[in-house]
Amino acid sequence: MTDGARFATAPGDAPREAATHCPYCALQCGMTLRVENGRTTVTARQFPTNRGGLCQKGWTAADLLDHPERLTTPLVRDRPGGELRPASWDEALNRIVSGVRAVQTGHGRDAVAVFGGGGLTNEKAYALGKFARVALRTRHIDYNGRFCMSSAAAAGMRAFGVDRGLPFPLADLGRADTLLLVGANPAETMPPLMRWVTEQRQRGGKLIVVDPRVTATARQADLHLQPLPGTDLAVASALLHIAVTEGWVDRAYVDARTTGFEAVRRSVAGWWPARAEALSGVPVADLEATARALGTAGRAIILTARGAEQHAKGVDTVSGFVNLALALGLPGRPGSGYGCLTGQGNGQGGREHGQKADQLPGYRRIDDPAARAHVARVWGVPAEDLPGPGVPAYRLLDSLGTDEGPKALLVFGSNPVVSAPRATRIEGRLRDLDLLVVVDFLLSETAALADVVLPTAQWAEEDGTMTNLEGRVLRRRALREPPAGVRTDLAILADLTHRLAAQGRAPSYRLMHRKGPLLTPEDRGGAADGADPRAVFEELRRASAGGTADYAGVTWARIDESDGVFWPCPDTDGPDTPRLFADRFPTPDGRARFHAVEHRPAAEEVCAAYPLHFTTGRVLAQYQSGTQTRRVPALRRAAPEAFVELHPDLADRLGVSDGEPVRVVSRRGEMVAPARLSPAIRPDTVFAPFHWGGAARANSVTNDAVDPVSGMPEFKICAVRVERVGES
Ligand SMILES: Nc1nc2c(c(=O)[nH]1)N[C@H]1C(S)=C(S)[C@@H](COP(=O)(O)OP(=O)(O)OC[C@H]3O[C@@H](n4cnc5c(=O)[nH]c(N)nc54)[C@H](O)[C@@H]3O)O[C@H]1N2
Ligand SMILES: Nc1nc2c(c(=O)[nH]1)N[C@H]1C(S)=C(S)[C@@H](COP(=O)(O)OP(=O)(O)OC[C@H]3O[C@@H](n4cnc5c(=O)[nH]c(N)nc54)[C@H](O)[C@@H]3O)O[C@H]1N2
Ligand code: SF4
Ligand SMILES: [Mo]
Repeated sequence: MTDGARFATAPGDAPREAATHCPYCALQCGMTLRVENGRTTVTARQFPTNRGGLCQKGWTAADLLDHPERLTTPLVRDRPGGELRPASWDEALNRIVSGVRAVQTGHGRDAVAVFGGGGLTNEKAYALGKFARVALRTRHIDYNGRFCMSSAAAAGMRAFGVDRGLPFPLADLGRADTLLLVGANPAETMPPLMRWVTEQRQRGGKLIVVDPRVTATARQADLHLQPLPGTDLAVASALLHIAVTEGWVDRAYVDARTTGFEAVRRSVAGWWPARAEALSGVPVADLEATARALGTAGRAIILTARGAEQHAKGVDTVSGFVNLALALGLPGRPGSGYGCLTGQGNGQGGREHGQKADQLPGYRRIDDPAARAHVARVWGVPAEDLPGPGVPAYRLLDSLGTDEGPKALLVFGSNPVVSAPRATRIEGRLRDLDLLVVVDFLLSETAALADVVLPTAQWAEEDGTMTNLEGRVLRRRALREPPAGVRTDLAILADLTHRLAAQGRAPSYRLMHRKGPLLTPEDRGGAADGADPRAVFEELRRASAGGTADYAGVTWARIDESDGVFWPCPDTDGPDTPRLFADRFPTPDGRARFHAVEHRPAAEEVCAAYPLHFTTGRVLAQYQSGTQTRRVPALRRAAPEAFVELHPDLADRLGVSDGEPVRVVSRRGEMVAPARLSPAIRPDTVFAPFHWGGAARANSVTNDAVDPVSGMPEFKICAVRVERVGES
């Protein structure tokens, strides 16, 4: 353990507390952080998302604050292949500025790219988008949410005209007579959410889970459909087919509130349940029971998560379930509807304020002249100076260091060396950059490749706002100062902007925050404009005003007075919006839009050389690329290493015993991890968690085929073979 007093209060100081939220997932459980005698501890706090519960990650979240591996000084690498060494802030920041200048002078403004994350606060996500467009003037910015929420977001936009993961509060789950979870394992990925599911079931509601594995969530279900990965759209089409045949379609709702049903009705006409069974393996009887439970329920909710969405047909698959929800008349009715479970802590807010390649704050489109004019006015720049749209995350990462692609990349809040598909290739792209900058508080696998690493503050050390999976804007409250030598992300962006502007020559860099004092290197992230989260939030309110995700009426004070504020909230003295779609959908004609979609095979199908389906996901005690949770002792004990889950029958055929290391090989690469035999998985499918790097990296194996609409990679299915290590 560390010398906590280095960073926190000294023994004898008065204890302090902050009512805040967990730094990890989008449930944003309420917690109280307390620092006393140099030790920071977490207790659960009653909040409408977690109702006093936390998962193991939340309980142990403070362990990283004083962690011995915490970065406390900038690091630079003098030459390719050399070691990272400590450097002053001045040296590190100047190195970045000269690197950026060299690349932009030689190759144009778009030769620099920015990669953000859905864990960043709203203030940071907003500032990062502005930094890219105004200070660097590059079109290349995208973020890890592309790997997470993009398919549900695109399908939501095209159906409802808005993308708010849950268009209703979580409490509605407790009231649903039928709850269908498709490719979601909240018992492991958002455990306290299951309190709502338990309530739903105690009230007599039915829980149906669609997952190729018998997960902790599936074990609680009344009915578990166990499809082959990648066949959810066939399942959705069959469910709608049955609903049409049985007369469960809500004709009055369809006529009054939607457009496009006829084409969808025709498109599912050929989806006999037996056809879906042949593809998915889900028995006709189970399809019929599911359709009946949804079609005859008073209140029904359909939720999708990454299992259904992380496919090259993720958008169409979500549309398939949205079509079903619309046909049954669910969206907009209390206790009913369609929603997706957003993943990262600020996965919702992080996709609203400009980190996306095609987006400006307030969920505006960067190619919309009116949106450009509005945001340019707030930013004090000519609209024609704003760059156009960039490219989605995978395309961006895949192009790095090539003739066409950016030569410099700045990463804030992501670890793509572990989390990007076909990661071996992406690692190579990162190595080919002229300049890689990573801002993190730990030396992630991506940071370890960087030319410059900047140490940043953690959640308990800075104020800000997060928007949770319900679209509820919350306050993250600081408890303590960052360690000496560490700056906040906002302070880093403000300082970089200042230094870039001071260069003054072509390409011309602008100050992002003209008014007020600029940050000096001595100011460790304090009150200067641009580095002050409250001032950034005030600007975000103006920039988002009138947009789809309108935060104009959200103030920090208002959040403090309530359990958060749901967007859209255009007026400080007007209501917020816990439930969307009561009377109309935010589309031009006020109606939701059906979208006819057709099932198609996975991008890569099994064959003699690669006869098994490979899918990936999460375990309870690890988070994402693992940078954080692999360093927490209790979590490491709970989930010490990667594994490959296989059915005992398959293991038998392969001659593999439990615990024995196996190699999973695809056309792109391989991973090695111990076999975990389990009857809970289909015998034709193997599963591995993606939380580890090195030889156990699942993403060495995954397919980089992406959805044509959303850019979502096909993390959830590819073709592999499994070998005993030593064989080949
Ligand atoms: N413990 C933990 N919690 C987390 C995270 C974490 O890393 N660790 N990350 C957070 C984030 S960012 C996210 S996005 C969420 C993700 O939350 P979830 O979507 O619940 O998590 P996953 O494990 O990725 O996928 C869910 C399930 O999809 C199943 N699945 C695989 N392929 C298919 C398929 O083709 N069809 C169907 N129907 N199911 C399939 C898997 O077996 C898995 O059980 O979790 C959040 N919470
Ligand atoms: N095979 C496979 N791959 C997947 C998935 C899958 O299901 N299967 N899921 C995908 C999904 S849904 C997601 S969301 C991605 C996530 O994958 P990543 O984008 O890699 O997410 P994290 O591991 O959360 O990385 C966040 C990094 O930023 C740091 N960090 C945390 N907070 C801050 C901050 O405020 N500022 C800064 N500067 N740094 C910070 C952390 O220490 C960590 O190193 O993985 C995707 N990859
Ligand atoms: S469920 Fe999510 S927000 Fe809640 S404690 Fe666990 S990781 Fe944190
Ligand atoms: Mo995610």
